[in-house]
Amino acid sequence: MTSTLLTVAPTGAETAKSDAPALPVTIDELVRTAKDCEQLGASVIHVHIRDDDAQPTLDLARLKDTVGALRAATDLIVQVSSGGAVTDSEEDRLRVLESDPDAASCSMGTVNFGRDVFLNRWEFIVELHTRMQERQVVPEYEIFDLGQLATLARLLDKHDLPYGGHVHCDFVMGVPGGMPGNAHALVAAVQALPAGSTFAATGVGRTSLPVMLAALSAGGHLRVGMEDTLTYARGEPVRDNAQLVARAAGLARIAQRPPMPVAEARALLGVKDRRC
Ligand code: KMH
Ligand code: ZN
Repeated sequence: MTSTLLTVAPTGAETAKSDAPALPVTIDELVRTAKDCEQLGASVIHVHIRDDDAQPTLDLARLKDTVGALRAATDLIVQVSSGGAVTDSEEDRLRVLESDPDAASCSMGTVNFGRDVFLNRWEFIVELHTRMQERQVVPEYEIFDLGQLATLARLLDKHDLPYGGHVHCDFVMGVPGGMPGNAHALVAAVQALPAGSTFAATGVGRTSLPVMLAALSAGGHLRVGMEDTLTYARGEPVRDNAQLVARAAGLARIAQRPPMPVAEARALLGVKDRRC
């Protein structure tokens, strides 16, 4: 029986703490969330951090402390966001790799992001991919739209496989400006994946459940969390990240693909063991 790799994306850069009080924004809140979600079956945590005013930041010292705290408290694969917020500079986004994470996101192209633009130039993508190879950090290729899979194919062709030797993508679906969050788009994306790669999917907002069900039925893995989803059901705000992980783990079990143990996830992705 194959299993399902569950990633929790607990915070993101877009939601205000005042709009979602359960959003983990301090290191303590992140660690508590990570422990709860690990217990429920998550094996990867996708990390965005906030400053003392709960605003998104890429402050390196704070990020290092966060990575260290998560590593000390859990066995989760610590994946830092190199996407940050749409306002972050390329220089700051590259610097996150200096926090010594196990993994980092690596977005495969520019996309309209609601009223904003999430900018990912080809040269920046190459720089990020190359620095991850040098630092032995496993990338997760973030795919917001179908054409970004063509960029991924070109990247691998011209700049080789990532550290760890395995290609793993995350389809971030339903972003206003990107591919829609439905089964048709998911199947099209799966068909355009590089041979031998694996994928997870997450549906933003109300596309969360359709994308989760489609991903499970297509043999994919799952990302859930308050970065992407703030409403559990119509008119019902998400209680916390654990609630979303518990639902994903339950659906994965129903699909006969239970949550993947962390050790198996580390082996699948080729993560270097940085735990002491
Ligand atoms: N916050 C978005 C603009 C990533 O983490 O790599 C980008 C994002 C992707 O969340
Ligand atoms: Zn993110």
